[in-house]
Amino acid sequence: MATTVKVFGPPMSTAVSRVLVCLLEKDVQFQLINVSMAKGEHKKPDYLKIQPFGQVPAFQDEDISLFESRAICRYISDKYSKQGNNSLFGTNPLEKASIDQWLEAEGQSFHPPSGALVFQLAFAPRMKIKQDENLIKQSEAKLSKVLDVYEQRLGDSRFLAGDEFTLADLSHLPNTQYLVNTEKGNLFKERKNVGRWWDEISGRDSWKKVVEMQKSPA
Ligand SMILES: N[C@@H](CCC(=O)N[C@@H](CS)C(=O)NCC(=O)O)C(=O)O
Repeated sequence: MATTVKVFGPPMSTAVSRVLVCLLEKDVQFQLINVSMAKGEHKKPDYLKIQPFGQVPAFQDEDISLFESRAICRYISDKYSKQGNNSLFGTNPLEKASIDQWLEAEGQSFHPPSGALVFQLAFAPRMKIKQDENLIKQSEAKLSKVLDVYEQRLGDSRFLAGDEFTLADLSHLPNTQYLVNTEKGNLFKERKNVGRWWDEISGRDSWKKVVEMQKSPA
């Protein structure tokens, strides 16, 4: 019998949507349990038992609980290796190392400036928080340098870790989706190879489903 895993958190969260797109790629059945951040449910004692930092997502599969979206994606790809997209986390140590390398690049180099821009440009206006123009400028300059490296890599390679769509590409979907719809979207669209890559990865059915889920009221 197929197991149903549980994901806790709203799909509009970038970290939650990373896990959702991974589950859809792997054809893993899941139950999405909303955690209202507006009501502070992610800071309540019961929730802190599964996510001690009080953030979303949290994840449960049978008797295990996990947090950290990228670690959850690695787990899903390994545990459900025989189903869905088999290339997501590679099939040998060298492929896995290349995927891990670009996943780290996403987490360590791409995420800090892009995450700051997502908050400033997409979330601050909705939350009626004043935007920090200095931070926007600095983050844009940092992200631009990271994307110059990506532009070069994607001139040589169809996807970041090689010829296949992997977790390395998948992990960039959440932040980029928000940014391409802001005035900073040209950071991606004006770079030929990055733009081609974005069109290809964001056109996947799995990601289109997540974007639809993000449109439904929480
Ligand atoms: N590195 C964590 C980051 C999780 C994270 O920052 N989640 C945000 C939403 S995208 C959150 O819960 N923010 C509320 C808070 O930090 O209090 C992951 O990838 O799971």
